[in-house]
Amino acid sequence: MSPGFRGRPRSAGPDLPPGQYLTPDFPVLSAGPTPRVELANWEFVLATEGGAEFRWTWDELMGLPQETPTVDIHCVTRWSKLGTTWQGVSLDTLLSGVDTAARYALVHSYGGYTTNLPLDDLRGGRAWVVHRYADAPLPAEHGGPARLLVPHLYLWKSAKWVRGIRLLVEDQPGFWETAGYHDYGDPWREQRYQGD
Ligand SMILES: Nc1nc2c(c(=O)[nH]1)N[C@H]1C(S)=C(S)[C@@H](COP(=O)(O)O)O[C@H]1N2
Ligand SMILES: [Mo]
Repeated sequence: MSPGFRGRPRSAGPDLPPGQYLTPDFPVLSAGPTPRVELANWEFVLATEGGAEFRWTWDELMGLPQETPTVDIHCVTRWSKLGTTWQGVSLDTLLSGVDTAARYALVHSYGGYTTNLPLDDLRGGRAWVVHRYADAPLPAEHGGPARLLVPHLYLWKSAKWVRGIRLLVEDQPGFWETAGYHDYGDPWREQRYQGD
């Protein structure tokens, strides 16, 4: 055993949050059927607490500055995947012209899924609407045409088939949060369920 070794009984290495294991696969976790969205009908809508709406068609999203984040992702069911590569538009870009005093966001998906997070967690280069994974169009089962990617929180916050985000003055729980999952979901603090 090397002199610097410190036991990490609950994770396999320094890059893994507590209680997580590494998988080379990309498991599919969906609470319902995969919705099919035609690109011609696709739109993304940001709605403020005051009722203002900012809309992007598919072509408009493609015309925005694109980023290629490489990030680690962590599912609450305990698998983690390191160094995943994506392409999409930063939420900083989408929020740049939006005047809001809201502190919370409720993310909506085609198909009806919802998830909530503080608006600040969508800022600071930490969240994207992504449409490519591993140098290919995002497969439908992983959320294509486009999904939210918020890798610093458990992956249930990364809504697949994202359709829009509603900015809220009061926090409002989404699908899994209503079912007992943690309101915030920081994998490094192991915030899996309410009360963690
Ligand atoms: N619209 C939608 N988004 C979703 C889900 C879902 O059921 N519907 N599942 C969440 C959960 S629990 C996880 S772990 C990840 C899984 O993403 P993946 O199927 O690409 O691995 O998507 C999240 N986003
Ligand atoms: Mo999950």
